[in-house]
Amino acid sequence: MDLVTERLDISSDIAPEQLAQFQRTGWLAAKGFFSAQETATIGAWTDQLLAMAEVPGEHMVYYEQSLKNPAAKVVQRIENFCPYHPAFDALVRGGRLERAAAALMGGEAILFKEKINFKMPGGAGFEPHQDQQAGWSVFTPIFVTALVCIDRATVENGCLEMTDAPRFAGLIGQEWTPLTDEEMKSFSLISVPTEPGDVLFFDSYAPHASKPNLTDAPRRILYLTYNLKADGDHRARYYAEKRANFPPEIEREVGKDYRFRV
Ligand SMILES: O=C(O)CCC(=O)C(=O)O
Ligand SMILES: [Fe+2]
Repeated sequence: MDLVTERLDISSDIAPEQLAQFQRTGWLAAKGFFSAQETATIGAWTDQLLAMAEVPGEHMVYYEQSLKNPAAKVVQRIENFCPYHPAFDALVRGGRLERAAAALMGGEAILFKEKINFKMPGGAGFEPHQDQQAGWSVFTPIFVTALVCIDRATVENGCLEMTDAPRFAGLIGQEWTPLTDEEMKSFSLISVPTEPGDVLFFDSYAPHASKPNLTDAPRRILYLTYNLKADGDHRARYYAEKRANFPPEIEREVGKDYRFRV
């Protein structure tokens, strides 16, 4: 066990070499973090979330127009589901993922937000960005996200693209806009395909992007974002503000324009 985790009495499944990689690049790949059986269970819970009736004020379902069939509206993502799915909640809060995030941050972790990006057939990609660009600095200076691969993510269905650059300690672009070519001229993005059960951990300054899913099957990924507990519990305020500024479709006012920014 390395000094940081020993001092804070945080044990996790993150090996010393993985911690070193995270410290060098701001991200790491934990292959096979979850077993095939655990991953199948996570997939089944994800199906349950998708089947759950939408209720204003509860879990948040967002849709997009399919790029393969513009007449079709598909689920883009579901957020804020822990309060409505106890089994998911137990996985996300107080389990192995939270402990790993704690080990990477060097202190106890608390959940900031949870979402599943479905990237259905025809689901759009994501422009290069740092997650911290989405106005997160009003909450805390840094977050760590665990990306849990549910369906195999490939170049064809829009797996994550991460950087080969040394870790960034701050914003390299503007808030609320994707990174420009100029801002990215010192590094390139590399595709990081993942298998079901793999987990990528990355901090909120690690640039990343992904392509659309032009295959015929969904590419579901679970994202759990944590911050240091010592920096406060911001989850309720984050979702209250998001609900007000960018509500799920069933809570939208007719005729009002809502735009996803980053
Ligand atoms: O799911 C993806 O392809 C990337 C998602 C992402 O970067 C985000 O939601 O911030
Ligand atoms: Fe992101």
